[in-house]
Amino acid sequence: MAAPKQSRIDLSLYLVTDSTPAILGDKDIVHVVEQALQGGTTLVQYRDKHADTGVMIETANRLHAVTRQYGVPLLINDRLDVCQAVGAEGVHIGQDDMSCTSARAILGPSAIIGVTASSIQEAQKAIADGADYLGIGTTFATPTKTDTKSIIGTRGLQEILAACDTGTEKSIPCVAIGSINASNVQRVLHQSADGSNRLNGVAVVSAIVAAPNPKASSQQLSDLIRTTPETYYAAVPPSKLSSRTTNVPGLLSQVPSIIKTHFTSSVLCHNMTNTVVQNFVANVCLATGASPIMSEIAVEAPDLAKLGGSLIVNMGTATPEKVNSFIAGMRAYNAVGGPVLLDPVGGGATSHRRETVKKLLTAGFFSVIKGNEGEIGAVAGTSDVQQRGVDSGPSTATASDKGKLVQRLARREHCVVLMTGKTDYLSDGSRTVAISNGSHYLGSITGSGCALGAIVAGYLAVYRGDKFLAALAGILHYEIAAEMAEARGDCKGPGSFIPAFLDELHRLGRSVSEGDSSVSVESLARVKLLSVQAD
Ligand code: 3NM
Repeated sequence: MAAPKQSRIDLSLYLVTDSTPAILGDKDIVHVVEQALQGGTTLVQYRDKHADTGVMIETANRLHAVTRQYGVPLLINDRLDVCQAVGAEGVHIGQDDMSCTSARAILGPSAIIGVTASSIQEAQKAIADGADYLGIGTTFATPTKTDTKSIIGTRGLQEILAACDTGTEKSIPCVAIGSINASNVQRVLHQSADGSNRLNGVAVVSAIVAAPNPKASSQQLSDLIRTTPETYYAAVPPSKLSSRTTNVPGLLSQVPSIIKTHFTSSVLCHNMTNTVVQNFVANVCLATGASPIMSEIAVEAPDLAKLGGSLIVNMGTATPEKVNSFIAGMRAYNAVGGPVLLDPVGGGATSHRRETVKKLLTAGFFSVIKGNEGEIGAVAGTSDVQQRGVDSGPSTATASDKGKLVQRLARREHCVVLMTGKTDYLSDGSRTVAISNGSHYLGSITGSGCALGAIVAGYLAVYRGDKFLAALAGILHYEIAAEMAEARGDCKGPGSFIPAFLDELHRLGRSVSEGDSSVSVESLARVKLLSVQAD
């Protein structure tokens, strides 16, 4: 007797075949599938939109002989007749194919039936109709299938997974499809998660079928799917989660040693920033111990990413050409696990900037998103207030609203969110604090927010054990120095504040590094814990 259906479906690495020469080349599809199975593929779908029925049945028979050897089910795309002719384990049906209920009536209860869903409605209907799993997409635009309905990104996956409540018993397993490969599979698994609602795996075509060595590609994908993806993406690596600090005194006690590490690091701070603030930001980086480079040259990003620093993507003057550089830079840093900070300058000001934010969030992973209230609202999609230029404008939100906004956005994007203002709000989705250090002069000079982003990014590069704590240390270094500059007798206004601020950034870094007991960051910090939520 066959094993129960659910235990026969392991969706972790799902191979969908394609026999078009552009993808398959001159390889034999059956050989490709055998190699993929050797590399760890767990489910196979035979998909051929062009072959005649006779050829399909012959190929499906050969495929089935191989998949059976490996104990892996073979599903047939769309064609129930082919499935029945070869005795395959089931079918996968798209929204334009036969309905799930009709397919079930024909194939019976033991057949595996998967359904493609691009929206919450399609997903919920497929579950109600008795589908065994969902193929959700199109995740990213793909040359393999150009007649796809909508590109939903990881955010769209997340919304569908949440609506299907995949963590509950009544739901069914889900895979994502559409341009998924070794470079983005861990990100897709991580960014699409919504609490316990998670993908059960990914479906790929070209990442295996078009690969020169399908076995090696399958093996690589399988390893990436099975190894914990959180080490780079999570705010706190899983191994350190149990010792994560959740109280303010505990957090602050660690700040001086992080400031010392940063001040003595010369860590590379790679700025793709706007033309208005470059000089100031570079000087702030130097004063705090980082080594700035201001480069938007896409082709050099992979080399720079290997130097152990971090990247700042600052949308201040985001020309279309620069947006391409941002994406190239983000991908280069994501590839080596380097921190990337997004500063969505003026993110709510124009439709171009709102679109750019969406494009960037789809293209890669940001360790930190930092912005003023208008910008964070625009990224979260919660604010329809028209931003006037790059400044935030007066706030009507309460402290509690602001805390909840950053907490929700951090949870949604699986990153750290910093919302700046008179009081700053920082969250990693679990811990949320309000920080009320700083000087009013920071609001009277250009580039103060951009420079803070650069500093936070540098801190993330030198302290990788906890992104939230690293960001907190960077913010405190920056804002306490601003207070010290304002208090100086030679600071008479915004103009003289700037040199005093640079001096104090450097002096504070040096004092803390040398263990000068007259400067206590812990006692100068004004940090309030707003909430701690379970993961
Ligand atoms: N279905 P690749 S996208 C077969 O969105 C298929 O439903 C899709 O190919 C959908 O892994 C797709 O090469 C092709 O991008 C996926």
